[in-house]
Amino acid sequence: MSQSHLFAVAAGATIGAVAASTAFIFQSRKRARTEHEVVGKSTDLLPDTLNRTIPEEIQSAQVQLQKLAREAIDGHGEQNSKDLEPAYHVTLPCRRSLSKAEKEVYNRDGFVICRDWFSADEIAVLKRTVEEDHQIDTQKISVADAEGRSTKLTLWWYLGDDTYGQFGRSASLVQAASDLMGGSEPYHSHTKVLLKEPRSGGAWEWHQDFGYWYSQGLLHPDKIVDAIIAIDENTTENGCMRLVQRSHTMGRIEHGTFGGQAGADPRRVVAAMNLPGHEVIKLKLRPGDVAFMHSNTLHASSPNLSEAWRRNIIVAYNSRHNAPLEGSPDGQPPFNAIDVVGDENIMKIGVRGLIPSLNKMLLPEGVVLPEPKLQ
Ligand SMILES: O=C(O)CCC(=O)C(=O)O
Repeated sequence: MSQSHLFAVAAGATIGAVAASTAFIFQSRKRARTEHEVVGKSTDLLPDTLNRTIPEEIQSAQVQLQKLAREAIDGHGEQNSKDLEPAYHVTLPCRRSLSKAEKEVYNRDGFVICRDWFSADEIAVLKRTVEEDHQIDTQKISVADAEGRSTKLTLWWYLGDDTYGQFGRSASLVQAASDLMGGSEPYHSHTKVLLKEPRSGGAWEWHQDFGYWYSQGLLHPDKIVDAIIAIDENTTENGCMRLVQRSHTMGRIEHGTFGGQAGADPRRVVAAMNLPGHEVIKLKLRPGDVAFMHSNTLHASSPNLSEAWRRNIIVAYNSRHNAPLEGSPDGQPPFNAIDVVGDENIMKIGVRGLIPSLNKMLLPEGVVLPEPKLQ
């Protein structure tokens, strides 16, 4: 795939990004619909990924495999005794950690809801930031659902010193992500703000986030975790997310395109929903709740038909040893260690918006980076 590539968003997913030496260059084939609205689609992320992988890399991997096979036959191959990595621990105090029961629920159901993870004051700061940060508005992408409604989001790859970064870098959240990845060191895959507008915010089709992340070169679905942080109350009426319990145990389902989004093969989604114990659960969240979700958990959401906003931020943590394979299609940043901050930092920093040149956001073509207004 060429260095510049599209990107579109689809459920849970990302968008493209390409590393060019030290910087990421983003280009896209998006069309500007209005001054502030960019339309995305996700077909280029899906299927056919093997064919789009650079052929030399496939050939080189085949040569390596042949060499390993010869060594195994000759009996002088290295013993493949790789120790497990030592469990990661943040060095700062955590004011909240996952209980044994919460970890068990995550492993059993593919998600767990942790009530009141963040305080009302912290969420008030986050909400004000989302409302006042003009980057969220000018850089948002609009993705069509299967019925033509649009749902909006703003996404970036690098954690900064802004308010969102204080959430993503907070000791408790980083440690929890590590615990759910079996003790790996988490790094930031991306953060996105999901903006479901009153009366018009569109649906998200049924999908697994790993449906995309696999295509972006990730190997291990257990080593990437979403932390869904509720800004507004998430209700049936305003289009809360719905999750298929235990669906993370099925493995990755093939995805196709529905509207401007990618969705999992509907026949398999229906079959999954009919399995015993695979209930469809409404993710009803209150502001400050965090839901952790496995990357293979099937999820969707309905349109927002209410008078109320439904805004969440989702921080996706990948693990150090799950960085994208070399030469993969764009969309996942390489490992970069998280500069963990104390949980109290959110209130210390207060309202502070994004700086696109640091966060590496998806920029509409021709957009000049404006200076941040908030500080
Ligand atoms: O916010 C939602 O309703 C769904 C978002 C989603 O599915 C995703 O970001 O993967």
